[in-house]
Amino acid sequence: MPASKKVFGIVLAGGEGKRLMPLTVDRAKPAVPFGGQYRLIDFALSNLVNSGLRQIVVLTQYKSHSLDRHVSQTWHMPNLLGSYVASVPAQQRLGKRWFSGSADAILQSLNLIRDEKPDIVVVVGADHVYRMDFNDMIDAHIQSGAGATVAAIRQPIELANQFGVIDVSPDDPTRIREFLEKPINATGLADSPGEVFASMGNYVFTADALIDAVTRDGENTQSNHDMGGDIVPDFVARGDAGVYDLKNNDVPGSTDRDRYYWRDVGTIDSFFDAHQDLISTLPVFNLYNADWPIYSQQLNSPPAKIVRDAQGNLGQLIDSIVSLGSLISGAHIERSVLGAWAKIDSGAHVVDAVVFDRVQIGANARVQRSIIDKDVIVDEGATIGVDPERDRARGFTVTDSGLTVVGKGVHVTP
Ligand code: ADQ
Repeated sequence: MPASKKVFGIVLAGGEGKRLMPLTVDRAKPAVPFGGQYRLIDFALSNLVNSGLRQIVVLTQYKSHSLDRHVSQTWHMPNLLGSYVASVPAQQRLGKRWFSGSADAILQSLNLIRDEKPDIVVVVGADHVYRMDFNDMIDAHIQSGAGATVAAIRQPIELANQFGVIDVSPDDPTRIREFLEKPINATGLADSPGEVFASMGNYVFTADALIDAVTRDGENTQSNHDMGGDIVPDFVARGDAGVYDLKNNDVPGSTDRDRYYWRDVGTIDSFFDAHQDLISTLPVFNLYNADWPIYSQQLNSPPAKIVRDAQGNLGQLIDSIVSLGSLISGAHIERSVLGAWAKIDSGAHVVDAVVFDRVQIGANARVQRSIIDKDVIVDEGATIGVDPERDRARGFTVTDSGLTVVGKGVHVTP
C-alpha cells in the first residue's frame, strides 16, 4: 500500500445475477457458493484485504440477506486501526428509490467516502474468481496521473458483448482511447485478432475525481448510472482514463499457470467451468497458495470422511474437492466439488458435479454434469443430468450445453 495514500475499498454487490438462475433465486450473486466452502464475494474481498485495504464497504441491495450475513460473520475485522468490512444496504439517502445502477450505488453512498476522506478509492465487482494485488495497480494509477484506471485482461472476442472493451492509445498503451461497453461487433486486437482487451470491472479512482464523476452522472437524466456504461466512458471522453493490464500483476506465491487467471462466473456454464479449473491436477487457479489466502467462513464441522460401505464397496474420490463434514460411503465421486456436509451413499455415482452444502445423495443414485444447490435430497436410485429432457420436464434448469441445475431444497425422486 503506498504509505502516504489513504485507500478506501468499495465492493459493488447489488447486481441480480439473472443469468445464474436458479442459483440466484433467493440470494444475491456475490453470495452464490463457490468451490465447496467459499462465496463468490470472498475472492474480491480476499484480494482487497491481502492488498492491505482495511476500510471496505460492500454495497448491497438485491436479496441481500445471506450476503449480509456472510459478510458480517466471515469478514469480521478487528476494530484496531479502524479496520472494517461493512455491508451497506441501499439506504434511500437520495429519495425513495433503490440503486438504479452501480454508479448510483456509489452516489448514494458518498457519505461513506466523505467520512473516511481517502485519497484513492478502489471499486471492484463481487463476482469474479481471480487473484490480484491492487498495490501495483494503485502505483500505476498514481504514476499515470489519470483520474480513473481500469483493470483489464485479454479475453476471447466471442465474449466481447459481455465486457467493456478497451482500445488503448497508440502512443501510450497505459491510456484508454476508446471504451465500448458490451459491443455487439468488437474489433480484435492488432497483435491478436481473436482477442479483445476487456475491462475486469475493477477500477482505481482518485477520490475527488470519482465523487465529481458520480455526482455529475446523477444529474444526467439520460444516464443509466452504470460504472461500465456511463462513468468509465465519461473519464475516457475527458482523456482522463488509464488502463492497468493484469499481466503486470505479480501476486505472491502464484505460478506461471495461475498468475493471470480471471473468470467472470456470470453464467451457469462459466460457473461450472471455473469449478473444473479448480480440480484439474495442475490447477489453473490454485486455492492452496498460502501467500495470498482466499478467506472464507470457518465451519465448526468434523473432517470429511471417505469410507467403504457395509458390503465392502470402496468410497472413491478422484480429481475432486470435498468440504468439511462430508461423509462418503461406498460411493464414486469423480471430477466434482462437494460443499460442506455432503452425504453420499453406497453405489452412488457423482461425476462432473458441483454440489452445495448439506446435499444428500442416496444409494445407487447417479448425478452427472449437474449443479445441485444446498439442502437437496436425492433419493436412492434417482438420476440427475442423465436425461436432459426428463430434467426439464421435472422443472430443473438445463443449459444449452446440457448442464442440469437443481434449485435449493428440492427433493429428487427416481
Ligand atoms: P457487468 O458485470 O455486466 O459488467 P454490472 O451488472 O453492472 O456489470 O455488475 C458489475 C458489479 O456491480 C457486480 O458486482 C454487480 O453485483 C454490481 N452491481 C450491479 N448493479 C448494481 C447496483 N444497482 N447496486 C450495486 N451494485 C451493483 C461489468 C462492467 C464491464 C466489465 C465487466 C467485467 O460494466 O465493463 O467488462 O463488469 O465482468
